[in-house]
Amino acid sequence: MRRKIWLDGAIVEEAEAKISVFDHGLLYGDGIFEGIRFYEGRVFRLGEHIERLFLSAKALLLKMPWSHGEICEAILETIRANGLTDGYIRLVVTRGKGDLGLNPYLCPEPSMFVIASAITLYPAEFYENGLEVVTCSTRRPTPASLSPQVKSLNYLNNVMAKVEALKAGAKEGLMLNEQGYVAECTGDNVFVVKKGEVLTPPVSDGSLDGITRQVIFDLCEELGISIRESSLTRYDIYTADEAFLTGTAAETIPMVKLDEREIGDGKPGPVSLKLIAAFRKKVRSEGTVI
Ligand code: PXG
Repeated sequence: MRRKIWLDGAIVEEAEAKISVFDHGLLYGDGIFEGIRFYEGRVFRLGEHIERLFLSAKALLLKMPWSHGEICEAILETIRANGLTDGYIRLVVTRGKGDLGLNPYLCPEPSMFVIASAITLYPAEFYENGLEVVTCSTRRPTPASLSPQVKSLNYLNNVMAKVEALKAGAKEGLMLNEQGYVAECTGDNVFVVKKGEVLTPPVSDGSLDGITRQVIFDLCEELGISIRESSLTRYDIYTADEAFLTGTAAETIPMVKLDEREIGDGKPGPVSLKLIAAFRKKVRSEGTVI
């Protein structure tokens, strides 16, 4: 299929969607992004994703030439141009083209592009049987460095952690913060279930404030399941009854093993399965019409 890309205000063929080698997004990782899913002709939590994009932009002093509404429209236009009803949006804003040198003020105009495609983070059987995860030695950076809340184009920490996990034969890696508390996986938030209660680390422990993470809070409230934030160590995951991961790309997936320790009985647990079923229903029953 010949994909169509939204680039700086126009829909162009994939082969024509080109970014300058002088773009600071490429030269310095100076830029931000969002990953958004759409299901059955509706974009899930579009407003929340664009709000988060603007917060990332603000943190990086990246002046956005597009409004919230214009960005939403660009996304919908890209999906329509590709004739899709289900898929994944990768929206990227770069600092733009500028001379060599870190100085972002060398770039007069940011660039934005929107890809509408598909993403598969894990093979299908892991959604049924659960995922095996290993702890990575690569830590999530402290908020004293770049805040983990900024969804920036600097993903090398996560990429290196992912490589560690893959080399260890696992599909996903658990990342700790500098203090050794659980932050998140390389592209997903982490949840455990203990005695019927759902627990997840506060985002101040080094995770992204995930949109899907918030959906789990909403679903727990709807289903009358108790949920709260709590700092977690690896011990808390080893000894949990159940665990699962969430993310727009990952969706919701059970985690059944960490560092060779089976979590609970090593099978996806009942609370996780209930939440995963409710998540699949929710994503198909709300959203912005394309
Ligand atoms: N943590 C990190 C570090 C992420 O990048 C999440 C958690 C989940 O957040 P949401 O808001 O999606 O529930 C993410 C999500 C990609 C890609 O290639 C993007 C993410 C993860 C994996 C791949 O677009 N971001």
